[in-house]
Amino acid sequence: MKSALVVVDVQNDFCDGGALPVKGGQKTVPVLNKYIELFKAAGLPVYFTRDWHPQRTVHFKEYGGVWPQHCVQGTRGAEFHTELKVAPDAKVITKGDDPDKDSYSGFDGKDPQGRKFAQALKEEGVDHIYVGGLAADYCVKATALDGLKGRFRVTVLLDAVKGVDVKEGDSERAIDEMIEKGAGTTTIDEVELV
Ligand code: VGL
Ligand code: ZN
Repeated sequence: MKSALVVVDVQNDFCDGGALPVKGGQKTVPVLNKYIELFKAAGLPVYFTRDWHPQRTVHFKEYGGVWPQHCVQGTRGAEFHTELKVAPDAKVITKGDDPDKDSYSGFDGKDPQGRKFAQALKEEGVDHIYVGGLAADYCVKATALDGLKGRFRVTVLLDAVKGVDVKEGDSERAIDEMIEKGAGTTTIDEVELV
């Protein structure tokens, strides 16, 4: 069995200047690029999740949800940050495309072949995921907790996540909860791929 890197929702709309900016969200990009290099050099898979909403979805305020429009399919806001090292053959996991569901977890997503993310990981022989990206208190948290529920080992990349912090301290509480439920943590200077 092996490890994989999961880069969660590093899209323009979640970075400064975007429609639902995580303050300093783009600051995760150079660190994530280092992790990407590290995993690639070790021959380990790298997955990129993306929030990929239709114009009309219960996720948006206008239709009963809590969020302003963001990451609408095909828009610039939905594209990965330009500096993020997404290879042309990258493994992209798409989520949030069901207009009737408010989903956050990468595990609600599917790969281009239509495989659920957990299935794609299993078929690749992955039993340990390293999770970074945006936002710490929403999609990163949901992805990490679902990973644990699905019996994956989960390590959170403390130096490569940032949160929305609708309430002050949300990101810290999210990280505490992930740890409490069984996640490990690491940083780029300490990471050992196991
Ligand atoms: C996210 C809020 C709404 C996220 C997605 O990627 O964390 N947060 N949609
Ligand atoms: Zn969303």
